[in-house]
Amino acid sequence: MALPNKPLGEIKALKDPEVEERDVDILIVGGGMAACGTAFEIKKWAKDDDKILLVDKAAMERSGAVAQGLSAINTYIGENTPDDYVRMVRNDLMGIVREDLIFDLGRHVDDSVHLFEEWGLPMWKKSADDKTLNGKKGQKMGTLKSGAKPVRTGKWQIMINGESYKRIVSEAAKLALGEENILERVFIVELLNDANTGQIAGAVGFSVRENKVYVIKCKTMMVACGGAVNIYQPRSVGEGKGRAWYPVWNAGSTYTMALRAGAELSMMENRFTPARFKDGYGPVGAWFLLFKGRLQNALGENYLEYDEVKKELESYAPYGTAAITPTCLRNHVMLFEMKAGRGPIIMDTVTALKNLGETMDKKELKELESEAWEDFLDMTCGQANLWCATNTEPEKKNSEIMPTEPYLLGSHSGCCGIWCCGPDEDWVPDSYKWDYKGKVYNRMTTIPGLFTAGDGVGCSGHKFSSGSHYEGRSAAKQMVRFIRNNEDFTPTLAESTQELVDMVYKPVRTYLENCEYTTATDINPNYIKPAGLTMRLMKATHEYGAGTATYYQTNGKSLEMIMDMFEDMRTDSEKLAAGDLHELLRCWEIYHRLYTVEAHLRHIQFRKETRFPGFYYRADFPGQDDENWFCFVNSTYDKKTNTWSLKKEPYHKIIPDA
Ligand code: SFD
Ligand code: AMP
Repeated sequence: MALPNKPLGEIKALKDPEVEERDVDILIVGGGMAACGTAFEIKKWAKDDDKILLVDKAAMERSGAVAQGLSAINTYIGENTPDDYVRMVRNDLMGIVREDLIFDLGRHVDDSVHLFEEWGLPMWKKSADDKTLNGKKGQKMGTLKSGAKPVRTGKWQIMINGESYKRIVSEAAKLALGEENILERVFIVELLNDANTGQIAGAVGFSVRENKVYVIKCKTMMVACGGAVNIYQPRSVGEGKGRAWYPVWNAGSTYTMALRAGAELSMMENRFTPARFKDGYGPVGAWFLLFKGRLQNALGENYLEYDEVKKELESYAPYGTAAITPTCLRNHVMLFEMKAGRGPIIMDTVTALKNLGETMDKKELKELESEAWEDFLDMTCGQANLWCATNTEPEKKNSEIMPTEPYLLGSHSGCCGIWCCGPDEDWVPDSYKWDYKGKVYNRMTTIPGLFTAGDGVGCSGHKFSSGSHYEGRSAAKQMVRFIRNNEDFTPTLAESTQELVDMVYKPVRTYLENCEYTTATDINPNYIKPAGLTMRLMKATHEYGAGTATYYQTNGKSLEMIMDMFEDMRTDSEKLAAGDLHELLRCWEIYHRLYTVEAHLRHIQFRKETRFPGFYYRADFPGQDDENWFCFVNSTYDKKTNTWSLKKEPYHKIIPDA
């Protein structure tokens, strides 16, 4: 349950925190879309006396990527088929995806969308004469489940009035699980393996509202802490710093905690470098798909018509020549223009709204203009602020579009994450599923008992908010199966409670022991503050790890150099210092970011081709090399020896081309 808002000012960190030990059957780490799905579903399958606990670093009603709301649900299958959904995802991610996981999601995801509507999320509908009905007017058409027609933007996306999306979804999760089974504002630092079997056995974390460490034992766990943000120098600087597209508070905890627990990661080389409205990070989907906006270069030309651009796309056939150009290639041709000196790239909002308005009366036109604002007010209100601040009325003034800094995620248009078991069905290839004591568990990682969903599941992007929720629900059933099939398991932690407390509070002790040495507490030869390490990490990835500094290019030598920098940063991270509880949070966040982005760049170092041009480039291995690299790249990390192992993993085509 959430503690009340703290009084003004930071809460000073004390040397010796209170310790609370918990022993539960099922632990859900995270409180976002996926975790809310698990929380909503799990009691349906669990026994009444199964103990369940959900731990979120923030307050669930506004935590995670959907905090500000969303204006579209990007995965609603509706009249389409799951096979076609697999084809779309496969094409967008340049061929190498887990079709079992994607198909499995595609056949069930709509059920979550129907639940959202039942819980009160307004969806836009089409009227009988094909007009768009927004908000309450849309509700009058009945529900999607009862056959009402959604307002499709693209083939897969539907429009919603989604400012309160996360509140609605978390309310259902809380009601189902019970507030007493939820800890909010508790940051999980590390997952703990069983001392005897190595399976998942618990987690340790701390409160950001009181000096308290939680040591939690469990028999199975969902880790769903979203993707990774602020691992690269953002384009926003100075007064705008802190703006990012994906949620700034998702720090790669999913990937770092899983990899440190020994779980195998997959496709960590994949990233999402979204093209966004410059500086405000406003998403572009509605503008491309609903408002039919077109991009132009500095010459006011549609560069997609240029022969050289067409040729560039053809060189990435069959993806580049598909009906919908993959997201990375859309960036690639944008960068192609910018490098040729024909940037900046402009979204022609003026013509788009003018064209749409041609068949509209005055009232309808006004509504269209409000929809254009609502798109941002519902999910990225900073972009609407920026439009106001720069006197931008989209019907009168165009806006610039720009590829942002890279993000790591597995649920949006990227597919990095954890290597997970697929469904236990005949058509699923053997290398995509494994058993634990003779039983196969869908979405279980390679660590027995550890499950993931949403951004955590690798190789299956384009699930978005709805798919993440569904995936969390589906894993819930498997988690209960896991504890039922392993009733004799009693978790035994390898570390003592004191060792765990000492680890979590080490930055506090470092600070308290040394802070009086200097007058300015941020500057001290005996420690490093998390803000300093964050800037150092971002500078390194920006310059050597294919950040915006180099137009997303890197090469073998740069990667070799940054690996040394990571090692130094890891050594220095032992000296992180925290004077208050938020600073302690920042310490552990930067620690999680460090491992996550190292995993990312180790994969890029291993994969000697440029599989995702527009997201990143191996300048020393340009172009795709299907002969050698049409496969997944998987990795593991051994925290005892600080060693990484990478390998190729075969891809299987399950769904034939149309
Ligand atoms: O416009 C810890 N997304 C979109 N999805 C859509 O369906 N439609 C859209 O319109 C989408 N767009 C969009 C989207 C996201 C954002 C930020 C914008 C626009 C501006 C994507 C979805 O939001 C995304 O796919 C899902 O939210 C992913 O779900 P999940 O559960 O994998 O992640 P989460 O929701 O971010 O939740 C993470 C949770 O973990 C907590 N957490 N808790 C404890 N300990 C730790 N160490 C923790 N670390 C993190 C977080 O607090 C949170 O609860 S558009 O661009 O296309
Ligand atoms: P975005 O706003 O970029 O996050 O995109 C939202 C949705 O629209 C996602 O499903 C994207 O794949 C899709 N999308 C965005 N831009 C385009 C485009 N130019 N063509 C086709 N689909 C797009």
